[in-house]
Amino acid sequence: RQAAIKCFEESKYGMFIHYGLYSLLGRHEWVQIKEKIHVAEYAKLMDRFTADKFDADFITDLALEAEMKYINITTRHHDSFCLWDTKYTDFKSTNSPAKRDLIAELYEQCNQKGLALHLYYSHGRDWRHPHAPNNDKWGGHARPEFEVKEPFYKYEEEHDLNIYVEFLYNQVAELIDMFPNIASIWLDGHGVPKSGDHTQFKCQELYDMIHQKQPHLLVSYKQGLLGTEDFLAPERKYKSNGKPEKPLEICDHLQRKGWGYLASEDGKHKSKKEVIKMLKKANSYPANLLLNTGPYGSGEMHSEDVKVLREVGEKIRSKG
Ligand code: FUL
Repeated sequence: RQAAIKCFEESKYGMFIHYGLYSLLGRHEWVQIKEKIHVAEYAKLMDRFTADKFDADFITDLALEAEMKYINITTRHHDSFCLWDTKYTDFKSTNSPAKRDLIAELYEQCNQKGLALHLYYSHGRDWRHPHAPNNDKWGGHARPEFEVKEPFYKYEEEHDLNIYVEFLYNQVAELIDMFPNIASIWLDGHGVPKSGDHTQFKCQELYDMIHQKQPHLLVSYKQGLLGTEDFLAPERKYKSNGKPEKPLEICDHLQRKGWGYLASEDGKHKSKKEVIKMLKKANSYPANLLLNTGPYGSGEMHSEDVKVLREVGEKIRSKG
């Protein structure tokens, strides 16, 4: 794993992609919570998910033109919609009109072109699974707050976190079996309490399983949860208090806010100058910069981001 860590540290700059059902609405990847959309209502978006302009060949070419060395994509964000052909739920892109496994497509292109692929997976937060962390124990943002109880969710005695933990364990194992040559499993979600008892989430068992399946595979849990992660990926925190204790990656976005496509941000995305500044700041920390772009609902890459990423790539090349 040491070689994989070194390779990760040397890669400096990667592309983050937030794409899912929320992209169709263009109102933030948290739209389900922000607008209190019930599970069944939200699921209707799946009938409109065609991903007709999601083009893994284009995306990987763009990453290369931008001088990025890797890509990280949301295999499953907090809304629980999966972009691969998982056998553990029907709520997936292969069941939508798209009928495509987008992760498989990106995996193939990344492998062909020598880009590393990292897989984002929402671990602590799930706004669909009946037994995922509920608000009573895990805080206000674990689930959307509804006036009328969400019929999809289990409450109180009926609620069994073990069922959810088993589900996510199976899904992560499945991702590794299907895509053995990925670079990391990148876990996210604050449903797991930072302080207190995480034993019920069996996180260390999950990390061990990942490492057992593929010894080269790195594990990250955002800002860190157990301290046994291979690298940390703090959100938009460029300041250091001395030498970082672990390999670092800072994630930030090309929109001024939000990770999934936000139509209200059109025309306001960050400029070439700003991106170069972010990259310099991160790299001198030292940390990688994982720079996010939110494709439109169709899967097409945002035109402002395409332009800026190419310009930055050109600038990097001109400096040698
Ligand atoms: C956070 C998420 O809640 C955001 O939606 C986004 O995915 C960001 C990278 O991580 O925890």
